[in-house]
Amino acid sequence: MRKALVGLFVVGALCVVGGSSTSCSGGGAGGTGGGSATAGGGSATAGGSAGGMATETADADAGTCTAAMTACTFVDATAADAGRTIEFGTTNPGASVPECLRVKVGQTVRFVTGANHPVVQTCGPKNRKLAAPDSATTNITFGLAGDYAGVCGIHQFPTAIRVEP
Ligand SMILES: [Cu+2]
Repeated sequence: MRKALVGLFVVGALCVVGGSSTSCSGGGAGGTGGGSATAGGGSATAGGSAGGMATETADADAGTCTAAMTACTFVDATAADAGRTIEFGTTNPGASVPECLRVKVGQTVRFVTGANHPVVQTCGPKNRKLAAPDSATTNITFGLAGDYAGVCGIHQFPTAIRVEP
């Protein structure tokens, strides 16, 4: 819950979408960060031109997913009324069901995890985004396009989320 609150705060600080324009302050907010100020400014510009859809910025040290890490069939859950729940070690105690889900920026994926099946991220544009404790229901809203992959921290079975712009 604490992480979710922090995430919302960051989202609010980056862009304000108005009726006819999008105001982004990512560059200014990143001013004290030296190198990251440049990255923040660039992302803010990209978000504005895309209609303000990108609400997060990538972590410079985040691990990029390779094709091998996301070698799975992504279930299309991009439709507004699509279900976006992943049963992680529950309906099948040794797997993520579905294993891979495709969503759009701004959509929320609900992870329902079984006992001893925590979700641990292995790669993705933002660190520790794809993470959930075991025996819990965790909603994760993806504000940045890109591929995320993770595993059960105990049994290593995989899961992945592809976030489209
Ligand atoms: Cu497990």
